[in-house]
Amino acid sequence: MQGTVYKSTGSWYHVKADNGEFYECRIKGKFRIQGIKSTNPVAVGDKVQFDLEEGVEEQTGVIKKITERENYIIRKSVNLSKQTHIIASNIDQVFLLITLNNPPTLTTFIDRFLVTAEAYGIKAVLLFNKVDTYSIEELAEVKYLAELYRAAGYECIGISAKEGKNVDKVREKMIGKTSMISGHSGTGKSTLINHIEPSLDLKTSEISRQHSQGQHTTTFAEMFDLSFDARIIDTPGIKGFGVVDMNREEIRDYFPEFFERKQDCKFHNCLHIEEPKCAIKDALEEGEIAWSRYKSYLQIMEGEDDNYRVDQYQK
Ligand SMILES: Nc1nc2c(ncn2[C@@H]2O[C@H](COP(=O)(O)OP(=O)(O)OP(=O)(O)O)[C@@H](O)[C@H]2O)c(=O)[nH]1
Ligand SMILES: [Mg+2]
Ligand SMILES: [Zn+2]
Repeated sequence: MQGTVYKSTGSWYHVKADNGEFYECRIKGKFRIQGIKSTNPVAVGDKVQFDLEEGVEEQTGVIKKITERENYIIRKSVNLSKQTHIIASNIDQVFLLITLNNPPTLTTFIDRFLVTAEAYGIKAVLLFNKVDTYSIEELAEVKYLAELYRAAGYECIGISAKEGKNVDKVREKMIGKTSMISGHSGTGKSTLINHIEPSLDLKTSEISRQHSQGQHTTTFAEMFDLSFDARIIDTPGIKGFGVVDMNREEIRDYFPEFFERKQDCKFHNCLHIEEPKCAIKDALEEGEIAWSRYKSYLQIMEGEDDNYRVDQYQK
């Protein structure tokens, strides 16, 4: 049978077969996919072939093949830096939830996330959440950040997942697509999904409570069918975001505002660091490219890890 993985809890995979039925499936023995060393061989969004077998109480399945992924979002695990984890596959777009505080989302994290989305060819939309809680100064900061990322080529929307502000705009973008929702723990991913589809009634919780338990509220990625021809993937909060295995030469092209100016650099293979007559450094001086973006670029080029920064805020 054929189906799509809707949830994975480690050893079991919740698979929706093409006939609409859900089956609990597992994998047998070693299951290696071409060249990807990940902690999870099968990810949410994977299209799989499976055989049914008689379980003790109900029919279960054994996954025998994964159809080649159109794309996937992968990250380095925070603690096991050699290990990678596929967050989800076969997605049309990703919404990154950003909050200024409670919890803070740093631009280094946003930039690493966007580089990964670019590398895998997935459209990213930035959602600045919790606008109902911000002071005038904080709203000005949201506006500043939104302008910064719009100038880099990204769509940005200020929303309140709790009160519903601009959620209709997000919903509109989801029609006919599979969307992944990502961001730090406590930024409101599950709250947003609940506002779009109240019947799902996903668990959400105050940040202080999550931290005292040392646990995220959402613990496994899970896909849901919405009532309006859309699929949505709720994911557990991510902390640091290690960029996975990229050549130094390809990273520059994952900054859209660098990419669109690079033909004006003197050297066609300009890395925009030491080279003279560099259009990216000129644009930086002119204030057309944000310093924070350029700094993130240098950090990623140097292979620095993002974790130590984010861990200051997120234990
Ligand atoms: N005031 C306000 N609070 C919000 C908003 N969105 C989410 N919250 C609150 O923020 C807290 C965390 O929300 P969740 O939806 O559980 O966050 P999450 O991103 O799913 O967190 P994890 O599952 O741990 O990754 C909850 O107390 C929500 O009520 C918002 O727009 N405004
Ligand atoms: Mg959640
Ligand atoms: Zn250059």
